[in-house]
Amino acid sequence: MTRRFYVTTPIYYVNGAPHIGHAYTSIAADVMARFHRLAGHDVFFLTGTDEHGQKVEQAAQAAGVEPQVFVDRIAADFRDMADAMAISYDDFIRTTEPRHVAGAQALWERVAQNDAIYLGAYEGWYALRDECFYGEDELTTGPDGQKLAPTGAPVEWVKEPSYFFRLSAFQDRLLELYEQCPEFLGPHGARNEIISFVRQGLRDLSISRTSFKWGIPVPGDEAHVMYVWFDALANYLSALGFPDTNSARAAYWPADLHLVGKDIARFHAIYWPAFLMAAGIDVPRRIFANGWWTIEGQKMSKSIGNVIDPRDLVREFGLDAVRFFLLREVPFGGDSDLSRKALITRNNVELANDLGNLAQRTLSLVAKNCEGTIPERGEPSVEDTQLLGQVAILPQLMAVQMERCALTDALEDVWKVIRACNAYIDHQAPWALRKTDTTRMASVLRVLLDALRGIATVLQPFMPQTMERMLDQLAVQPDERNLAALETPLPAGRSLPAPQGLFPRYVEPEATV
Ligand code: ME8
Repeated sequence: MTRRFYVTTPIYYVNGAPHIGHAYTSIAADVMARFHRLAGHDVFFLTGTDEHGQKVEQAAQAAGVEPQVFVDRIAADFRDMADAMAISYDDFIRTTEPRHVAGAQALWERVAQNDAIYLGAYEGWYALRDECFYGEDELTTGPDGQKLAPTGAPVEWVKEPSYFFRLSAFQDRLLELYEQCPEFLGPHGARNEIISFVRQGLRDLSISRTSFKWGIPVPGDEAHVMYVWFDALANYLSALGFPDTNSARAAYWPADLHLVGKDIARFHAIYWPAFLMAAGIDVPRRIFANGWWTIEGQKMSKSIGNVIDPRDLVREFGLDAVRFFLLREVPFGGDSDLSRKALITRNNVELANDLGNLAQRTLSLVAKNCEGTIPERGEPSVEDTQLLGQVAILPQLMAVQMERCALTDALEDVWKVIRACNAYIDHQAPWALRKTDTTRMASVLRVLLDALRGIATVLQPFMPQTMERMLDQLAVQPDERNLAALETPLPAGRSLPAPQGLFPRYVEPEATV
């Protein structure tokens, strides 16, 4: 049976415009989705927007429009950003859609039927910015004496009737889950943090509010709206048509991977499996938390004015250079800094020089010396066999890295092969063989064409647009671009289009005085 692969991004809050941080998690999820499709798996890739809650309600008020008008506008902008970044989502869910409201309410009812919800009164600290409740012991005091959440967000004392979820009853089952399924949560740092947080003891969780209206009504008690995280997490099920287990999509559950930022690992690794356990639904297979980007060494913030719209970067550097930089710069899971200098260096050294030049040199030699057609495979030398062996194992190596969410390591595996190709072309010097041994020259160029085809095939998930052009240049047909097709060599004699540069070098425009 074809393997199913269900991958999700967080659904983003619509209280502000999309920025590079949102694009990052979506690009990473997109790479996973595209890789699994290349491997022939049955993929369902979900993204969307989180549109309820007090924070969104207040942002709409500040903008002077009705919440629905406001969220429609910003959700459209998030969708535009996803499209601009070539995010190949299969569905875009919005929490204000009726299908989601129905799914979230059905989940609530399941949890309530299993006696995991009770009515009480909430009194405690709430940080609106984080949409998160905090215990007194977690708070710090700011310079002006204001109480602050561990994230630095101001907290306020909230007192209102509330439904509670019996989170405390799930502590042991959660710890057992982390213990028995070590792959449930990654990377290690996030896992350790969550385990020690849960070990310290869990309090029951307030999951409804009465002090504002912009939310999903609690079934049977319309004075309450659901806590935004109960509502939001349910999106992963409602997009599959939950509670209808006969829907075509139901078979994708449990999700294979929820990709999130480290800021929301707690909600996904504690609340979400606990809600699901309470409802008698399988928990997701894996949650992986990406690290945090700063911009030129500073936290991204509206007040500093350094919030980067990824579409601006794409206009300046091209989509694939941006996608590549984000996934290449730092081991996936770690924090990193986005600077123009680093982006330009990666582009010029690894894309323009290492890969672009290799393709350009090979293709122009073939155009000039092999009548622009794919040469026959010759008698392989030891070096040929070694290089092609390295190319042949790339799909397997990368599949392993993908399972680990080691996107940067996967790229490093490809770059090792690219560097080996560059050493090979320099050493074999086909431009010199042209004068001494044209048969060997043709075999060397054929080895390089085969290597480039393998490289371009496995890089498609990371740089879909440029790799499409590279595969066009290599005369690889659309049905020959998946991993399985690599087993079949291209027929000799196929003609190649005239070579064109793939990765321009970026030169910083002269500063104008
Ligand atoms: O938390 N670096 O939405 P959100 C890396 N609606 N990733 C970043 C980032 C940065 N500087 N800034 C944002 C929410 N992200 C909830 C999610 S899911 C059921 C509900 C990414 O709009 C990262 O993935 O605040 C982070 O977790 C997410 O955007 C937060 O998006």
